[in-house]
Amino acid sequence: MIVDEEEFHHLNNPADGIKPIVKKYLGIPTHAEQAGNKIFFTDGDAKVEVTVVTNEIIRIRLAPHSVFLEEFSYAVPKLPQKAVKFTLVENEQEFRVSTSEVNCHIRKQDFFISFSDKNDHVTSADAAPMHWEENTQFGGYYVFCTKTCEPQESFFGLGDKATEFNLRGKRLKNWNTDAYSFGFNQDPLYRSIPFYISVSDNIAHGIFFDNTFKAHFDFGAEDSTKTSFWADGGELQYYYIHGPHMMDVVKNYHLLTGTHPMPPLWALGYHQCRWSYYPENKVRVIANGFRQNRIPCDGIYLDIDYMDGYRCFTWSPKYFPNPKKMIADLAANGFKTVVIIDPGIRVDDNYSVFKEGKEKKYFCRRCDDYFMEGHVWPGRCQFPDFTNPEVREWWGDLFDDLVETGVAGVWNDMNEPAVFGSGTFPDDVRHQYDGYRGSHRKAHNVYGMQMVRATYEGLRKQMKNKRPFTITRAGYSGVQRYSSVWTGDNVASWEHLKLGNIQLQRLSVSGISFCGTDIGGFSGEPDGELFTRWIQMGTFSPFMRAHSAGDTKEREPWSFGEPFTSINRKFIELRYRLIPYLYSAFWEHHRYGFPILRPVVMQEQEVASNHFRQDEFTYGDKILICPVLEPGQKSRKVYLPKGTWYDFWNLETIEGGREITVPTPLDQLPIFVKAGSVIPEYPVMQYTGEKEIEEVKLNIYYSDYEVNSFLFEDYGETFAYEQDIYLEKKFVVKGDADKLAIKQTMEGLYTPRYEGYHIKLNGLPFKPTKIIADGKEIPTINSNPDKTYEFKFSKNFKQIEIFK
Ligand code: MIG
Repeated sequence: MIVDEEEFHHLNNPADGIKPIVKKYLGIPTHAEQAGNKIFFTDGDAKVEVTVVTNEIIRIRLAPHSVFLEEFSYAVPKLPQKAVKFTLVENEQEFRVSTSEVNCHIRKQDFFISFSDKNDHVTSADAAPMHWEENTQFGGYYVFCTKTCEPQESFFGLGDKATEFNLRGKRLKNWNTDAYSFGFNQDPLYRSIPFYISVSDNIAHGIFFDNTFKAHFDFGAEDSTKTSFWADGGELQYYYIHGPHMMDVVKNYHLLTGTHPMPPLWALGYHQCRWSYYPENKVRVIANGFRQNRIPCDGIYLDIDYMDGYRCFTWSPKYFPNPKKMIADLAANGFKTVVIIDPGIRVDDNYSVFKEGKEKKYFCRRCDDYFMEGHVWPGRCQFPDFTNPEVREWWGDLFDDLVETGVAGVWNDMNEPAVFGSGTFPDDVRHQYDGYRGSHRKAHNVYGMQMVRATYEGLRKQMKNKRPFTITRAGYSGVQRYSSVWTGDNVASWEHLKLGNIQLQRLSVSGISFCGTDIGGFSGEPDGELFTRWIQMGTFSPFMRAHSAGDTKEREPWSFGEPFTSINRKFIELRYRLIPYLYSAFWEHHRYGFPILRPVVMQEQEVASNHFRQDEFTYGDKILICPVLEPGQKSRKVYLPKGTWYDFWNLETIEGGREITVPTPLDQLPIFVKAGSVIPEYPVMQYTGEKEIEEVKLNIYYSDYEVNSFLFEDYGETFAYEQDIYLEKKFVVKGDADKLAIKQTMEGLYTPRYEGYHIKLNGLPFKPTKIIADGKEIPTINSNPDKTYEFKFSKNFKQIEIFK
C-alpha cells in the first residue's frame, strides 16, 4: 500500500516560516483522582480520563491541556449504566484500575497505558505515550495512539475495507467516499467504522476509536512492531473491549453502538433493482416476469428516474403518472416498492422542498455563511444539515406522501455526501452537530448516518409503528440502528465476487450484519456463470438484492437463459425456504449482539491458519457456506471447523477440523450443516406472506453430542417484539447409537397460527422403529430412499424420542 508521508506529518504552513509544530507526548502521571466510575490522571498539564464502562469495557480519553470536549457521540448514544465494581491501586510502578475481567495499567515512568486480563496476560500495550500535535489552521489537535504489535497478532474489522480479511500489515483511512467501481485495496470507501479486533495468543480484544474526523489505522504496516491509530481532529478517545473471544468483543461492541432493529420479514426476501426501471410499464413487466418465471421476489426498486427532474419527494409525471395505483397493483402482486432518495436538493424556488428548507435555514452553509452548493443529479443543489435534530425531523416528515403513496422502503444513496467534481463538501462547511457544532471535518463521516437516521425515524412515525425498511450507502459506527447497507458500486467481475464475500464478513464483525453486495456487479457485464455464482453467494447474504447500472444489459434472474434461470430459481427458492432460519439469526443479532455472518476465525480463533481464511463463513451459527469464486470451477477446497458436519446436498457426514475437496457443479454451492442442528424451513412462496403457513418443517440433523438450536417467531412487521410479543423456541438435540431425543422449550407471548411441524430426520445411524412424542406413539413414519424419515406432530411438543 502506498504510504503518503504528507498524511501524517502535518507540517502547518511551513512556507510562512513558522516553526513546524512538533508532536507532544504525555509526561509523567503524578496523581489519580476518582469521581464515580471515572479516574483522572494528570502529568500537570494534560489529563487522561479512564472510565470503567463495564467489566469488559474501559474507555480512555485524553485532554492535551486538561479540558475535555463535551461528551457527545453519534455512535454511542448512551453508555451502559450498570454500576461496576472496580479497584484503583497505586504502587511504585503504576496505577492500576481493575474490574473482574480487565486491568488497566498506567505506568508511572512514562504514562504508557496497557491492558491485561485477570490472569495478568497483557493484551494491549502502548508503544509510546498518547500524543498530539496542535492544528493552528483549524484549532484543536491531531491525536495519536501507538500500541505494540505482536509478531503473531491478527486484526479484523473496520467495516467495508476492500482488502484481505486479516488487516495485518495494512494502513487504512476512514473518510466516507463515493468510490464508483472501486478496486481491490482501494481505500477509503463509503463507510467509516473505527473499530477493530485484535487476536493474539488466542486472546481477542477490540479497540473502538470513537472519533468522527478523518482517521487512520496502521496495523504493523509502517513498523511491524507497532499498531497505531490517529485522527485529524477531535478527541483521542477509545474503548478497550476485552474478549477473550472475538465473539465477546463483537457482542460488547454492539452493547455500545446498538444492533439492527428487526426488519420486516419481506426485507429478507429477494430484491430486484436496476438503475432504473422506468417508465411504470417497465416496472410492471419486470414484476410480472418474476411471477411468470416462478422466481420468488419481494422487493422492487425505483432508482432516480422515478423523480421529476431528480427532485427528491416528487414523481415524474411522464414516467409515473399514477404511482399510487402502480404501487397498489404491485402490492397486490406481492411486491414492496422501495424508492431511492438523495441528500442533494435542487436549488429551485418552485420546488417546495427547496423553498421550505431555505426558509427554515435547514441547508448547510460554508464558514463565511454562503450556502454549500454543488452539482449532483438534479443540477445545482443544496444539502440539508442532517446533524441538526430539527432538520432530521423535517426530513422524516417529508416521507409522509411517499408512505401515503404506498412506498414500503427507502434507499439512501450519495450520502457520503457525494458531490460531482469535488467529491464531497469542503472542510469549512458548518454543521449543527446536535448542538455541539463542527465543521465538515468533524461531521463528514456521520452525515450519511444522520441522513438515514432521519429517514428511518420519519418512516417509523409515518408508518405508524410498522417496521420501516431502509438501506444506506454511507455510514458510521452505530448506523446499524437505522439501516441495512450495501457495499456500493462494485463491478461485474470474479475479483469483485471475492471481494464482496470478504466485505460482507468484515461488515458483519464490524457491527453491520444487515448487508449485501449488488448481486451481479453494478458496472460491467457478468456472464450467466458469474451471475449465478453471485446469486448463490447472495442467497446467504443477510440482504439479497441484484442491482445493475443503466448502461448494462438486462439483468434479471432469467436474463441469461438456461441452465442459469433454473439454477437461479433453485437458489432464490432456497433463500425463501430458509427465511425462518435467517429471521432467527437476525433475532440473535438484534437481541444478543451476534453477527449474522461469522467468519471461520470467529469459530476457531485458536487455529492460526484460520486467521488467514476468508472464503468460508457461517450463516447464523449452523450453516457453513463457501462461495465458488472462480470461473469454471469444478471443485474447491473448503475448511470445516472441528465437529461433525453434513453435506447439505447428499447428507454425507464429515469430521471437521480439516480441509476437504468438494465438487462444485454450477447448480451447487458448498453448504454444510452442523450436526445436531434443527433448521426450520418454510414452504417456497413467490413472496413472503403469499400463503398462510400451514406447517413449519424442522430439518433435524442427528448428532451424538448435544446441540442447541433456536427459532424466533412473531408477526414479522410490527414493533410488538419490543413488548415481548414473540416466541423464542429452543431445541436440544442429542443422540446415541439407538436413540435420538429432541426437546423443545419456548418463551414469549406470541402464538403462531400454524398447528404443526413436519419433522425430517437426517443422518440417523439406525432405522427408527418407534417414535414417542410427548408420551404418544407417532402412527406414521415415512421413510425415504436417502434414509431420511419424516413425520408430523404438534408445534407444542416438549419431547420427541426416536428409537432404533
Ligand atoms: O451517481 O442512483 O451507488 O446504486 O444506482 C450514481 C443511481 C448514483 C449510485 C449508487 C447506485 C445507483 C446510482 N447512484
